[in-house]
Amino acid sequence: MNEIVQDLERIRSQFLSDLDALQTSKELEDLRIAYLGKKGMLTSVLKGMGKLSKEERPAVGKLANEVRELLNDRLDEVKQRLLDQELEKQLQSEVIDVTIPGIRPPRGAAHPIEQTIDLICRVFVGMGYTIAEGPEVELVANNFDRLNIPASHPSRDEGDTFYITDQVCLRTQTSPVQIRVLEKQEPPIRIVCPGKVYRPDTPDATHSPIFHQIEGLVVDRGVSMSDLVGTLKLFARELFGENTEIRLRPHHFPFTEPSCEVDVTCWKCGGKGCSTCKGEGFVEVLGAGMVHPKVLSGTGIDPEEFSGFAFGIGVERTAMARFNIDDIRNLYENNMRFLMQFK
Ligand code: 2U9
Repeated sequence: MNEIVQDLERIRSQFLSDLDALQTSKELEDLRIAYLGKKGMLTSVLKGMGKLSKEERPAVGKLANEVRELLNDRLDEVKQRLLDQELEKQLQSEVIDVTIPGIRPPRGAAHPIEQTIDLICRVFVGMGYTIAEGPEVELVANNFDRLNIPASHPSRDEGDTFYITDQVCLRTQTSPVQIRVLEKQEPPIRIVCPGKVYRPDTPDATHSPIFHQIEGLVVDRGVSMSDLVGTLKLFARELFGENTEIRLRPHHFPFTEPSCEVDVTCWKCGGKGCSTCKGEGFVEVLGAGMVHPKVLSGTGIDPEEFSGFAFGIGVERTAMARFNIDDIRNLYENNMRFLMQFK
């Protein structure tokens, strides 16, 4: 038999057994090159066709074409099957279970100081007050002089105020914010001023060199002490419950005259006397008074025409009472186990 025919038959049977052994589409591509590539087995045989006689050529040519078509057809067919298998395998290995519950990030909460500021401001905003803020680095004039605090006052000592220069300090109260508003705005004025204040104290269970205050100020024609009492009674009842009573004790502040300290019915025992109120039935919560005429006139407001009341609340003290916190330092240590109790 013709040598080329023998080669073609050998190639066909060799190809078919090679094809059976295929595992991947990469191996299939290698196989295609081995048989049909430029230097492939079939290609080499076909190159030898030129040597054939005229008589042999049609039959051998026909066989050669059949073998080439068989190779091409079977390669295409197996290629498709292998690609399908590989895709299926990949899809299975990359399967995602979209029903698995996600990982929730832990939910935070407002700091107890922020919660307390929010609560107190909300009560006054409900009464028509607006919130005013100002700088924490203040003129000594606004922090002391214009509040009628004399040069000899002990709170002005270097041991009680952080001075930046002779004329600039860290505010020791939020009152300078009210001075700034009085100076700019015509009465009627109804504001609450929350914010940080600074005093050089060594930290202990009840002291911190930075703490928070909320001060309130109302200035209008005909504002009297009874307006102050009515306002503080309403405030105390909103914050500590509707059966709360308030009690005023005379006091002295340079910026108010008359001045008082204000106690409310103990929210723990309802007035019977307990450890929270030390048997008093009342707890001191704020200071207040009628704005001193000198403070009004110093900001260009005529004390003959206008009068006003002011009050101040310590935020940390209120937060510690509300949340039963016994050491102020807990509020500044950013201990998550402590803070998460107040979500
Ligand atoms: C102006 C006029 C008057 C603000 C006032 C108090 C009474 C007061 C303390 C309470 C707790 C400070 O944080 S605390 O220790 N404050 O008792 N503050 S009257 O009076 C003002 C303020 C501004 C122009």
